[in-house]
Amino acid sequence: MVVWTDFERTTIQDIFSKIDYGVVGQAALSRCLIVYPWTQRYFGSFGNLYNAAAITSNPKVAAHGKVVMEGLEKAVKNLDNIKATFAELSTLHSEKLQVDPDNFKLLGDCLTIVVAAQLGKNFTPEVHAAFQKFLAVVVSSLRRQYY
Ligand code: HEG
Repeated sequence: MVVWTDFERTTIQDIFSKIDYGVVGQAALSRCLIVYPWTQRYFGSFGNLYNAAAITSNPKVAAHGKVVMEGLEKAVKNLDNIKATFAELSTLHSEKLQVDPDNFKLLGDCLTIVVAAQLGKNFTPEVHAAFQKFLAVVVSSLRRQYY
């Protein structure tokens, strides 16, 4: 059971209330596909991912980035129960999609960079720490059904 301070709860909710899921999700997923190109292998049905320009203008990448953010929103709304909230999603990534779970952390790091750029000076070390903790719980919950 994860213990959240009031500051952490407020900060995480605040970040998600300020960002545009369409913009941030697209940017984070694109960045992940460009910086860690092996992650492209799971998106064979997304069409042209040939180079950075193709990835950043690919509508399926944009749409899926938003889906990921909507998934994360469920965790934000269930901070005290992220493991159960993500049980089904973890099984899907493990058994059906067969995504290497190391990639969850990579996408999380890309998301951090994008959120930091959006928040600018408001992304203080304390805010970063709260966001990092949130992502660590998300990643561990998504890994939960792998064995
Ligand atoms: Mg995943 C589908 C969330 C990381 C590859 N991902 C999905 C879906 C959600 C989601 C909500 C839709 C599930 C459904 O249709 O029921 N993904 C999600 C989160 C994170 C994550 C919250 C981590 C922050 N996903 C992730 C990573 C990869 C990946 C790192 C691969 C490198 N996801 C993936 C694929 C699909 C989903 C291939 C199916 C996409 C499709 O066919 O449309």
